[in-house]
This record gives sequence, structure tokens and C-alpha cells, in this order.
Amino acid sequence: MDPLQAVHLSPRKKRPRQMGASGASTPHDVRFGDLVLFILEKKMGTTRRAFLMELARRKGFRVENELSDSVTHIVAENNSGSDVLEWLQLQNIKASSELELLDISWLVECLGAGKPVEMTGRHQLVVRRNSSLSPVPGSQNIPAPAVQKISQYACQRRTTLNNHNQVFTDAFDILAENDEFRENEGSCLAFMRAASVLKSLPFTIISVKDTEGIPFLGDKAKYVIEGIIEDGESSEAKAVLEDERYKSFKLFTSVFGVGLKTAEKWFRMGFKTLSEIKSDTSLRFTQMQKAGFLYYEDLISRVNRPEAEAVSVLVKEAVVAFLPDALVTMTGGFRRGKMTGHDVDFLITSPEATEEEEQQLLHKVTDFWRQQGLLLYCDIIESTFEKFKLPSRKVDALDHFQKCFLILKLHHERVHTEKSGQQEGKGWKAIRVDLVMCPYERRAFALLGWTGSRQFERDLRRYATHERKMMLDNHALYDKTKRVFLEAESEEEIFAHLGLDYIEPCERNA
Ligand code: 8GT
Ligand code: MN
Repeated sequence: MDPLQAVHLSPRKKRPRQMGASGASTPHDVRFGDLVLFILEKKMGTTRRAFLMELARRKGFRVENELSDSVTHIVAENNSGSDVLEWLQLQNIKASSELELLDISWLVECLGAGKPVEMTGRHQLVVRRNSSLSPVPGSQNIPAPAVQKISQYACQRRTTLNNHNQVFTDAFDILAENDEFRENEGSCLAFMRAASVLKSLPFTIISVKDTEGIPFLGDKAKYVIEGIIEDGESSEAKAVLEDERYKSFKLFTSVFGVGLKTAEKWFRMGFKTLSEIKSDTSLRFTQMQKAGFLYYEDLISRVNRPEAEAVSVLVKEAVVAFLPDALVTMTGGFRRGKMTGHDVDFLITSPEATEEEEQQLLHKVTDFWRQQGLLLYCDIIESTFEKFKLPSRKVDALDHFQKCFLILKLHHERVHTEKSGQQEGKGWKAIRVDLVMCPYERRAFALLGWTGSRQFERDLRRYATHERKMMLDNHALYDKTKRVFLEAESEEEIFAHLGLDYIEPCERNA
């Protein structure tokens, strides 16, 4: 059935109505509870504002009459981001960096689509670079210096998920990925660093002049930015999206267990689609790839937060059954506040467990799930951790803890979503889950390492090496000058050892 049709056919459960501020006009069901809109009257006028508010509410959006802390999106017409911030300041309201400032075009598109549409650079209101009102966290209402020095290290930048330069970073992500597929390491790294630094900017780049003084913008990146400023899109990124090699690599590596080597092989053999590959009897697939094909549809649809929370409950229940004092922490993108991910990552540690108990846990937990029919794929990697080994010099080194890469069967009834109506289909979804087991005294290093982002981790290690003569990895921090290992009970202590300001996980989205 057409998924859109299903929405109309399934009986819609009524959700509690919003009372108070938004309850002034005819009440409507709120369908998109995560978004709280406020429409700015300035330059729009009372009548048009009232019309848009009523329309948005009728379509299931929550729209507040008054601006309050609960507002997540401010929509304005004929105002720049700086105008809106100025207005906020006049109202004596703090603008947090999480608050989205959007042009009316976004709301109009949402109303057309009948649901929230993705916010892109063309919807986000531009905050002038030299605006004294830039929404920098911690400096609300205080005029910021005209040009702030931007560190070359992601671990000295605060990068929330509120990306003001998505038009540019999307293009860089595509160009970096193309370089990865072509094994152009230098160029790949340059585009990744350019994307990372733009994600941290508190303003939108609107002219080439805005890029002055931003570290890690090479000539190539600047050229791409120029193109986007002129044409509204990147002709380079567009060409990549149409490139046969890129398209094939993108498709092939979307299968769990398929890396660059296999993608290259299939590309050379002239395959274009996954069904051609699956039905070719001369090919041999690894267990991982077989699982990748079997659960392909589920695995490419991203994991959302309610699903991640449901997996967390599943993992905690199983772990605690065998090691009651164990601590289970969700890491990866979800710990950084992302709403979706390609998998769900967990770190497990126990203050009391013996080495033997520690080593047995992942085996016991996965055996338990196997008996219940929930284990769709399982690969346990035993620990190669050694207590006195120096941290790795390589920025991208994999860690030595015991871990397992899994695909779990998550039954729909375990997932608590706001959506009503029963789910169609097989009643469960295959979800990629990574579990990492670490010795209790290494938990802070492991947590820091597995929280990411990848670029944030790389820059932490680079910073430790080049700025502090220290070596950092997922297991330890070593001071080369003093020739000692530095211990840490928390991530805060690791940042302190490195002489860095603490950066919250939600600010590590570099
Ligand atoms: P996602 O939303 O696509 O899942 O994004 P993510 O959660 O940020 O990335 P991830 O690939 O799931 O990895 C989570 C973090 O763990 C990354 O920052 C990565 O650098 C780190 N990490 C390690 N060791 C390993 C490893 O052996 N494999 C993988 N995949 N990631 C690792 O520290
Ligand atoms: Mn992840």
C-alpha cells in the first residue's frame, strides 16, 4: 500500500491537545510534536501571520502565539537572521544556538507537503558574520568580537547539529566521498576538514569574503564555495552524483559487509544493480554480505531515536541479567544528539567483574538473543588489549577492546513512537548494533573514542600529538615528556589533561 494512503486509512488516535498559549484558536491535533513554531509578525503583518498560523495548525503543526523557551523554530518573512536576532534581543530573549531561524519559504513548503520538510541552507536565515548578535553558545546577548579566531582542531570548536552552511557541507561530503572511492586520500581529507570547519560556524557564508581567516579552506574548497554562491548549487558535486563509478560505489557499499575492495571488483565486472549481483551464481559472498543482502531494506532505512531507545532497553535487560552491576551507555551519533543513525553503538563496562566474567559477557548476551531468535547476525571480535601498550600513533587506528557487530531483530511493539495505528509488514525491523566491552578503568577513554564524531576524534589525537606531546587513543593517554600514563575517571578529566575546554557530546558533531 502507498504509505501516504495508509496514513489516511488507519484510525488516528487523538493526542492530548496543547492548552495555554497555543489554545487560542480552534484546537487542532498536533502531528509534529517535536517542532514548536513561532511566526514573527515584524514585516509580515497581523493578518498574514494569523492566516499562516491557522493554516499551519490545521496541518498539524504546533504554533505558539507567544515566544517562549519551548519554541524550536522561528519563521520570518523579509527579515535576515541578524534582523531576527536583533528583534529577540529587544524582547530581552536569549537566542540559543539550537533555535532555528527560518525563512517563510520553509513553512510554505511544509504546508504544501503537509509535513515538516528538510531545512536546507536556502531556508535558513543568514546571520551576518560581523553581526554583534551571532548566536554563539554562552555569549548570548553579549556582543561577540567581530571575527573570532577559529581553531584548526575540531576539538577546540563547538559543533552542534545546527549547521548554518549545509548547502556547502553537503557538497563537500559528496566530493570527499568521491575521493574516498577513488582513494585520493589527500583531497578526501581536505574536503572532510572543510566540511567540518563550516559546520561549526555560527553564521551562514554568503560571500567569498566570509571565508577569509577560516582554517582548512584550500583553493579547491574555496572554488566550490564560490560556485555555490554564484549558482546556488555545486556543479562539481552535481557531476559526481551523475558519475557512474560514484553511483556504483555508493550503491554497492550501502550493503553491510561491502567495502571499497569488493565495490571496486563488482564495478570492474560491470555490475550496475544489486539484483544483478545477488543473482550471479559465480560470485561468493561473506556471511556479513549475505546478511547485508538479506536485511538490505531495513538496514538502509536509518535507525530513529525511538528505535535506538528500544534497542537500549533490550541491551540493558540482557546485560544486567548476566552482570547486574554493569553500566551500559549509548555512544556514537545518538549520544551526540543525532535523531537518526546507521547503527546503534553501546559501551559496556563493569566495576566488579573479573576478567573472566568480562570476557564472557558478550558471548552470554548474544547466546541469549540467539535462543530467543533475535540474533540475525553476530561477529564477536576478541580483545587484543594490553595494559601497558602505548596509545597508537595512527589517527584512525581501530581499538583493541572486545566487541561485537550485530544485526538484531527489533519487534515493533518494543518501539514507543508518537505515531498511532499498527505497523504493516513483518512486525519487526533488522537493526545494526555495535557492543563494546571495556575494562572499568578505561571507560572514560573508550567513551570519548566511541562518541565521535570521527573528525572530532581525529583532531583530538592530532591535538594531543602536536600541541601537547601526548598520545591519545580509545584506551589511554600517555604523556611523552613525563613518560607516564594519565588516568581518567571521566571525559572531563581527559579534556583537562589535554588542557582543552570541555566540549559536550552534542557539540562534537564536527
Ligand atoms: P552513524 O549515525 O552513522 O552511526 O554515525 P556514528 O555513530 O558517529 O558513527 P559510527 O560509525 O557508528 O562510529 C561511532 C564512533 O566510534 C565513531 O566516532 C568512530 O570513530 C568510533 N569508533 C571507534 N572504533 C571503531 C570501530 O572499530 N569501528 C567503528 N565503526 N567505529 C569506531 O572508536
Ligand atoms: Mn553509530
